[in-house]
Amino acid sequence: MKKYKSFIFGIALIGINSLSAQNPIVRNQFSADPTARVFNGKVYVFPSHDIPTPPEKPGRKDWFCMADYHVFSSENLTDWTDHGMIVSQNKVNWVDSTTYSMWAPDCIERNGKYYFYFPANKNTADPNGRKGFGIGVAIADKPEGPYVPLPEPIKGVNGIDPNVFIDKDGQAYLYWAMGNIVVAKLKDNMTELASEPQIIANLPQKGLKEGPFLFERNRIYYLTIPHVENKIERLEYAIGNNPMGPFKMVGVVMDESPMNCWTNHQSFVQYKGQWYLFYHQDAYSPKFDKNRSICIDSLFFNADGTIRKVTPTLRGVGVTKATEKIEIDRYSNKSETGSSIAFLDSLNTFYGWETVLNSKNAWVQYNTVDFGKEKLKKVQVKALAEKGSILQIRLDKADGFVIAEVKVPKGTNWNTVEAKVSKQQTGVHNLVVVLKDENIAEIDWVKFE
Ligand code: FUB
Repeated sequence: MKKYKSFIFGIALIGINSLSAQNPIVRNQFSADPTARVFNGKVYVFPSHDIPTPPEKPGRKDWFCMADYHVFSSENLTDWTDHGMIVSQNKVNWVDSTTYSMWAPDCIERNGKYYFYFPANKNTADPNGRKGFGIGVAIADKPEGPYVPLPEPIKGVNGIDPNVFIDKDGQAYLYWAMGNIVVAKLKDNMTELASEPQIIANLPQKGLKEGPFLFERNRIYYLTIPHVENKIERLEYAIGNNPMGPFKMVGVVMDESPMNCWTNHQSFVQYKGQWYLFYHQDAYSPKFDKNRSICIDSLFFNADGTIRKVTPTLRGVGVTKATEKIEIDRYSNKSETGSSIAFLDSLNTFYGWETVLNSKNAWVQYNTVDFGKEKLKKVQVKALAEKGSILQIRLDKADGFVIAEVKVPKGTNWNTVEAKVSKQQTGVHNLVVVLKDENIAEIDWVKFE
């Protein structure tokens, strides 16, 4: 089990062990297509695992490239543990391991066993002469594995993006995508179909549909899908009163990516009373949207059961402790002018971002910081200001109470500067950093002691 200390292609990723639930939530590798599940009081996320295309991969270099799966878990949606690799293309009999095609997975629990469903390209043609994508199952006694893959994919299924739903009466359903969204009942063994696959009707006819995720709330079955209504995918949903439909399209859960990521892929989970939407963006790879990263935002329903549209945030969910490094570039709000973010190192984006304030009174706000019960005496800020600058740390809002003023010395190197905190602060507050003068300041993080 590792807590985000790993190597990617031989590069040690230093300084990314601080894990607040800002977006993206996985910060040392690419991750996509997140299926979140609550097992044993924790949230487990089963994403797919994008990697940059290795030179030995035949075919398109500018396409999805996925060789294996990891699973992540959290009790507070703030600290995530990577349990490591659970299934690899090299260890599944029926998978063509030259294709790097381990696309969007799902996992579900039944009678104490965990069933992990994953698509991949088959290495042999089926009796109908079809190679293409099959959907396999790997089974474990614990959500984090070890998972044992079955030697054959599920018979009668050709497609991608498996999703499994078990209804209150115990009937399990498998959904997948193959141009259309398809559903079939599963036998109790969870590894064989119990009914003929049937195409779900009344979904949009034009534009790609994929990534089905079905959940139930207050006797309404929500079938959610990424769909290309315009140029790239957006998350849409339909409702019905039976897991096999008919469904009626209702609306959009999340608009097209503001980062222009062509795909999106969703799951919905209720945890400790709050609903969350898991999805992906291309935050660490804005120039190549096949290297994606998973995110979480809170989700709310209207009284009539319709879903309120979710706007993707950088801040994500959860509470950040004041005594941790607060990455204010994952801001909740910022001044209209004079405030922006940039990669710390554009050659290794996993180092994260910095905030740049470049005009007098420009500010950035980071919400929901827990100052605890005892007075914190000092604030530390890692910052760089070529001409030197003064930063004000304010509470709650841009013109809120100033709790510290930090002088960033002149220079071209990063400094960790300290200042006294002037007033007793306890409890949860929003944190605002304001540039007092006109000299550009770059800020990496803020931390209290
Ligand atoms: O990750 C590869 C494919 O991109 C998934 O299977 C689709 O849902 C889309 O996210």
